[in-house]
This record gives sequence, C-alpha cells and structure tokens, in this order.
Amino acid sequence: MPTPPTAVSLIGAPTDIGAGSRGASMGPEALRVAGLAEALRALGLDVADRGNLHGPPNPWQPAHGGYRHLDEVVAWNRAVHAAVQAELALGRLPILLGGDHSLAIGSIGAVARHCRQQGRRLRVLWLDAHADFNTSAITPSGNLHGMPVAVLCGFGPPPLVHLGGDGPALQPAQVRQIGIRSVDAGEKRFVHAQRLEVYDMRYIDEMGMRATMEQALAGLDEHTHLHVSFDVDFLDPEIAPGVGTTVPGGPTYREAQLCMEMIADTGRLASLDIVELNPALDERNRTARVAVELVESLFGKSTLMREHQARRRG
Ligand code: 4U7
Ligand code: MN
Ligand code: MN
Ligand code: MN
Repeated sequence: MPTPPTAVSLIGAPTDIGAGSRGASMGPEALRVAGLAEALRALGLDVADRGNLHGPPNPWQPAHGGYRHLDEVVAWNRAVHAAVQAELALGRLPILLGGDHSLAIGSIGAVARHCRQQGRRLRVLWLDAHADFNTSAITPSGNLHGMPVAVLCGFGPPPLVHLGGDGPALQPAQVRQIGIRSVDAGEKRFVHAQRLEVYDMRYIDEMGMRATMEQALAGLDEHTHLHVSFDVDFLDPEIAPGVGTTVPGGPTYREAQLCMEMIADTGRLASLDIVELNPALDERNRTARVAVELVESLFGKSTLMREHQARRRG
C-alpha cells in the first residue's frame, strides 16, 4: 500500500465572490467549528491551520461581458494560487476551505504547475452536482463558480486562464466528474465536444458507486498526483442542505462514504478543495459535520482495519 502524505495545511478562503447566493464566505469557519482539524489530527496527521486569506469584498453586481465580479475573482484566485503553491513547496498537502468553487481555478492551477515542475501526472476528481463547464458565451448566470473546469482547460478570460503560467492548467482527459445531475443546455454541448469524462447520477444508479469509482480511479500509478475538488452540493440535499445550489437525487451518505474510502485506498490523494458549503442555508452546522465525516474517510478513517476485513472474508 502506498503511504499518503502525513502533513496537511488548511487554507481558508472566506468569499462567495463567484457564487449566485451569499454565504459560502462563512464556509471556512463552519468547517473549523465542525472540528475538521481535530478530526484529521485524530487520524495521526500533522495539521497546520494557516488561517484565512484576504481579498476584495463581494460588490454584488450584475454580469459585465458575461462574467460577474471578474476582477475580484482574479484577486481571490491569485491569493489561493500563492497559498497552495507555498504548501506544495513545503511537501504538505493543501486543503482549500472555500468559499465558492471559482477558487478551484487558483487551487488546481497551483497544483498543475507543481506537477509540471515535478514531472508528476495529475488526475482531478470533480465531485459535484454540476459540471462547472460554462463559458461567458453560454453561462445562464455569469457566475464564475459555474466555470472553473472550463477555465482550467483553457476556455475563459485570459487573467484566469493564465493565472498559473502560460498554457491551460489541464487537459479535459485529466478530469473525472462524479455525481453530475445539473448541466445547462449549452454547457452540455460543450462537455460532449471536449469529451469530458462524466460519471453522472444515471451512471451511478445503474453501475453503483463501487464500479463508478473503479472506473474513475483506473490508471493511477505511483507518479500520479490526485486532486479532489469536493463541491458539497455533490451530496444529496437530504444529508447536505447547506449549499447555495441544491439539486435532488445526489449520492446518499453511504454512497458518498464509499466514494471517499475508495479514493483513500489509492494512497494517491495529494491536494483537496472543500467548497460551496453555505452555513447561512445550513441547519445547525449539520452539512459541515457531514463534510468533516466524509473528509475523515478520504484520509483513511475506516470502521475496521482493511486487513481485518480481508481476513474475515477469507
Ligand atoms: B457550482 C449554473 F446555471 N450551472 O452556471 C451556473 F445552474 O460550483 C450553476 O457547481 C453553477 O455550485 C453551480 O450558474 C456552480 C446554473
Ligand atoms: Mn461546483
Ligand atoms: Mn455544484
Ligand atoms: Mn454551488
């Protein structure tokens, strides 16, 4: 079994600058209150909480040229990019506490640059109800949290596409999307045109989470850096009501746990985003606590030791 990193750093990015509703800016503190650092320490990890990044306030303006708050989104992502890059350079595993999902542009941009420098292969697992593959030409909202995958693949405004250097951060073939159940009309055509690998809810219903994750994780090797971008709206709203864009019909608690456990089993997890948690819409921080429980599994917490289970199965 490969050994996962033992040092992790929490980076708070308290903003809802790219979202369609206010409140994701309270996500980092809600995750802290739910005991994220303590839970990871209990698993034996060296946890450093780097506190919160700073950036411009949310001016709550309509879209200009197809984007809402582009300048502010750029500013926040520059801060995220620098912070994630600094942790990777220290050999630590960065955990971005969002904030809305537009921040994945800075986070994954830094990860992609790090992988290029180190000669490592990058695989991104995008756990989300949405494909986040809109562009200014097709977005129904102008909200940049609906565009990060497209931007990272080179389709977006130059200051965001080139945040981490020259070319695009990612090729569509490096991405696996899981849990998808809400894709806009133009976005759907673009997902097909770019051949994004999408394991939507229909696929999970028919094949089960186990076969889905076996597919999504196929082909990883010891040179692969695995990044997980966990949009909390991935989860069914029954277990995770505290998000701005709930979509019914998501993974159950156990399906989500299995997804996280199978990622942990690869031993390749090397960076993580936890985004779109909106405490203003939550019930007594319930969604934050579910997110912490899932992240525990992502870092290897299991009910029984795997050897023990294997022994019992004979
Ligand atoms: B999230 C949406 F139109 N597709 O682009 C859009 F439905 O990061 C929603 O996945 C995007 O939560 C949701 O505004 C972004 C909409
Ligand atoms: Mn998202
Ligand atoms: Mn989403
Ligand atoms: Mn959302």
